[in-house]
Amino acid sequence: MNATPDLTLWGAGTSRTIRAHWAMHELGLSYKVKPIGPRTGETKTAEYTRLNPRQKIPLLQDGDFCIGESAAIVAYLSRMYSTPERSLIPESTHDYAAWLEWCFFVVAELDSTSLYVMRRHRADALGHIYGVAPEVVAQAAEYFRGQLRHVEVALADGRPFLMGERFSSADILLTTCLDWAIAYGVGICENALPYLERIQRRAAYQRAVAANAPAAPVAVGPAKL
Ligand SMILES: N[C@@H](CCC(=O)N[C@@H](CS)C(=O)NCC(=O)O)C(=O)O
Repeated sequence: MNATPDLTLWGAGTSRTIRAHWAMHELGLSYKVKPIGPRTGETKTAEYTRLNPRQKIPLLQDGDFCIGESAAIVAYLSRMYSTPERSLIPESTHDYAAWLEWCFFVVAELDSTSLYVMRRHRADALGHIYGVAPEVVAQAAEYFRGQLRHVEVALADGRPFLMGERFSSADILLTTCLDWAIAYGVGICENALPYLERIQRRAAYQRAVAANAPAAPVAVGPAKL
């Protein structure tokens, strides 16, 4: 492995970008940040579009290698930069499969099918683009709560983290969705409350929150004198 990786993370200020910042901090990695924000025009520049034709954040550059999709970035960092002292990914085949199941579940069911649907259709979010749809928002919140039963049942045995005794990147993904749900006023399940408090006390989480703070708004016209 390269002793001093050349890492640049594009993106700040969203529930997806914090995942990558957080994995970096858990793994003790140094990295450069290009804190571009969504819907600022910064994802649509020629330079960024060359790197990511999807025009989305986050995006990670590791030397010449480039990877998008927040969960894929987190999985890549976990695989590439975990050490015996700081590991975000389980090793045994079955634990790895269970970790994958959690990651896909969080991204597909909690993020894409529930919270992002709410974001697209809330009047105070992206409803002006995708259509304001209160019934869709309410149903997506209900669906989220239903899917969270999987978390409630898993945490009922008192395990500190999704994978048991060891924190993993599946916890990064889940926590960002729990934070997002709370911000949207969607109640989270009972067992997730002490879980979330425990995770929010992690130094790496707190550093990631600071690192993910959105940059000052970009000027969109000539500077006013
Ligand atoms: N599935 C993607 C979603 C990425 C995504 O939608 N990012 C939003 C911000 S959270 C974005 O970049 N929007 C850019 C824009 O519309 O300008 C991931 O998890 O990385």
